[in-house]
Amino acid sequence: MTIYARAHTNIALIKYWGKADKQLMLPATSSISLTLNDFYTDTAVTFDATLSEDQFILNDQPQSPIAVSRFLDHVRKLADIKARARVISLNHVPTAAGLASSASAFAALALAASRAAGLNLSPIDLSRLARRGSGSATRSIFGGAVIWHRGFDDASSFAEPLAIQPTLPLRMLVVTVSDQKKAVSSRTGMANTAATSPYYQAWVQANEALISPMITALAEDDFATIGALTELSSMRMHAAIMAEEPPFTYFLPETLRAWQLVQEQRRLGIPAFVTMDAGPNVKILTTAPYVDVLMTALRPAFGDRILSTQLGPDAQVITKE
Ligand code: 2P0
Repeated sequence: MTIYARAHTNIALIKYWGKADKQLMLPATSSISLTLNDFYTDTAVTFDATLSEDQFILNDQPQSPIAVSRFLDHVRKLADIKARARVISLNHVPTAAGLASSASAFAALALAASRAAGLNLSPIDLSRLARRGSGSATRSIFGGAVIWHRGFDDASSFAEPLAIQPTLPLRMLVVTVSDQKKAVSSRTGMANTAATSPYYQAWVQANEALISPMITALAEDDFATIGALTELSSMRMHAAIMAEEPPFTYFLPETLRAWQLVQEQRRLGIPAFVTMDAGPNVKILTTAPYVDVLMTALRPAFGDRILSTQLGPDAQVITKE
């Protein structure tokens, strides 16, 4: 039987950057993210006893199945099956936006593969399974605002939804500074920071300290605090990265330009805050009434390279039209 699933990307407000256990994919800190409505991955999985190896097709192109296979091994172990699988994925993440898709990809794969293997995992157990594929995928099992508890073993490192006020119309703007493939992958990047940045331990401690205030700010509808904590977590992560040996940064000149423009808007009273991931693109956290004014402020510099999205739903099984 073929199962189709859809999962949405997420952007971390409180970042995940560094692992406590590479084997179990346990993070050094907890993290908090927003799941985005407009960017998602659809994946179909069929276990087929006649296949001699796993197959993986992404956006109609056959891919090396190594990472997918390694992930499916976890599913086969849980379900106690041996069959290989056909995995067909479509990324609905605008390629030009340079957004990472491993979060939505492994969340969709976790849901489709576990169901296709006959498992009916709880959402929390699904998030633990998705974690084995990519850390950020742990959070993409849930919609809205999500926390990934770092935990201390396989059972305790999972994601769950966070209470937010439904009246808080959060929006994320994605400014595409560059659509080039990222210079250093997240996985390698965070390992480099942990191994060579003297600020890594400080980053871990300072970031974990932002978790509890962010939970409170989200629950209390306190956008000024949500935004300030978001910018802090991101820039502290990038500061730890810059202090690597040899020094490195994901920033490009236009990254700083976008950040400055947002700061200018903030001085004018517009609630908007910047966050960045393992690349030069800038994501702007704001609320619905301010999307248009921010778009207008950024358009002279970035033209149509700005997308806006609201929060997205849980990962779900879909019926194919
Ligand atoms: C995050 N990022 O919290 C962090 C902040 C980017 C910067 O994409 O090695 O792709 O597969 O666990 O999940 C996290 O990197 O890395 C990530 P792996 P992942 O969203």
